[in-house]
Amino acid sequence: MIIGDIADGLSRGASTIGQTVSGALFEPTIRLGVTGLSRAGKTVFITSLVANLMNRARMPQLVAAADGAIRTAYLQPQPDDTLPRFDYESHLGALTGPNPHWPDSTRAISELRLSLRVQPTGMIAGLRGPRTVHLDIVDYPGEWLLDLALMEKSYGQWSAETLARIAPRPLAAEYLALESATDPNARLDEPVARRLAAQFTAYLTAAREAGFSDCTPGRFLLPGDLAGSPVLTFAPLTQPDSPPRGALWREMERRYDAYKREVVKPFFRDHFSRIDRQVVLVDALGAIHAGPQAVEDMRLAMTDILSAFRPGRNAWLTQFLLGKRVEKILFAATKADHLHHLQHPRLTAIMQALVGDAKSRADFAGAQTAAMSIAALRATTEDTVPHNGGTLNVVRGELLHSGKRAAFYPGDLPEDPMHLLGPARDGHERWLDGDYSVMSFAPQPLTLKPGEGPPHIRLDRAAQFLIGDRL
Ligand SMILES: Nc1nc2c(ncn2[C@@H]2O[C@H](COP(=O)(O)OP(=O)(O)OP(=O)(O)O)[C@@H](O)[C@H]2O)c(=O)[nH]1
Ligand SMILES: [Mg+2]
Repeated sequence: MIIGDIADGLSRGASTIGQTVSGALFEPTIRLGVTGLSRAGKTVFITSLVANLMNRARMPQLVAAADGAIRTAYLQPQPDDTLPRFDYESHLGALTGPNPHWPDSTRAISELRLSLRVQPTGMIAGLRGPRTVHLDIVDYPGEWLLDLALMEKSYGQWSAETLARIAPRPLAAEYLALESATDPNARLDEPVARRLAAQFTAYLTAAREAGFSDCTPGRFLLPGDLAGSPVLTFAPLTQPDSPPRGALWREMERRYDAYKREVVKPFFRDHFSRIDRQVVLVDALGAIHAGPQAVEDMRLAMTDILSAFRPGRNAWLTQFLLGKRVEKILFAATKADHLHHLQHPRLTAIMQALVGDAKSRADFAGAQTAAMSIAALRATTEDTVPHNGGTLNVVRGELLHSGKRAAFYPGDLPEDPMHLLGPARDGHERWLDGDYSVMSFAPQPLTLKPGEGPPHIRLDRAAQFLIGDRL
């Protein structure tokens, strides 16, 4: 272990302890991490959760809302001055304004503090006065968790593994051609390095769009203000036997190490290590629609993501956590409003199986876990229509691109999740017995009654699992 790492770990620990002690003495704080791969539904989830905690008529399964223990909920300045604030007002305006639309992609970390004034009810009601519980919600890209795997790999290992994994993918053909035409022993030439990085990024972007999940390094897709900097100007290369000083390979190795040190490590040290409760959002329907390879790839990505929650396995991460761990993890399949509710148990079963490996790891680390199918913002209504002499359970909504209203039947998910995950593991190109489609629906214009938040599916159950015990 490097000395600098130990010192960092200690000072981090000291400030964490300071915060929890003062927090416990005065006002309890729950730090809720919300993550998921890009487009999983993080922004919509946080916006709708906060709106529904402020206006609780649609939250019957959140006990503290149903029994009236939550008196008020209001936004406050967040505790971290250097993190961007989650732009709740704009996102809510997009979703619930007169011309509803989905919020823009966010792609970076942000934070929001919601404070809840809670008065205990029942037997202890008279004994305890009201107290304030702060809910600090931190939105961060799931891709950043995938980067944890890089911490234990050298540039040579990472390159070899990445090149082997992408070799069979037609999407990677251009990058692979460029890579094999490049001499890693040649002296570093910046335009060559940039071309490699740009081509590799183009591959990652295409892979992400095709539904693949293993698109690391995470910041290549979400560069923010690091765009164009040397820490993002590297790419996997075949390792030469003994690359000379100043060679392209050596410089790429140096940049890869800088990426780990300057980008990955600060995120885990400053943000990840402070999370108490975590929700991992998964667009399982999107992956099913994209096909078996996307499902298998998502399963592998989930396993990697979840290894971050089993710190015992990772000495590097353990030093930042100092025994602290995430207490609860919810795996939520999002956008369940694409399915009639009769199919929700099947989606949940798929979700459970998808994170099966990952889930047992998290259980092992002592965190309590659950899987659910949810829709943070319900954009459809259910209907049953006649079909071929029988009936079909459909959802109706307004199609995102044409603006037309349509009834939609996405296909029957199998009762046994292995009917999907089996062919996915076996590397099938397409589903054998069915086709699953997803349509994009636009959010519907809302007329909310006083006290009502936006319509959702099981957001109240998700909230009960994540924070109910602390209210
Ligand atoms: N029907 C439906 N669609 C949803 C729901 N939540 C998210 N979506 C769709 O998924 C898209 C992505 O949702 P976001 O909340 O922006 O996802 P994100 O994870 O924040 O995405 P990035 O910021 O790009 O990482 C939206 O634009 C919607 O099309 C939902 O509850 N119901
Ligand atoms: Mg977002």
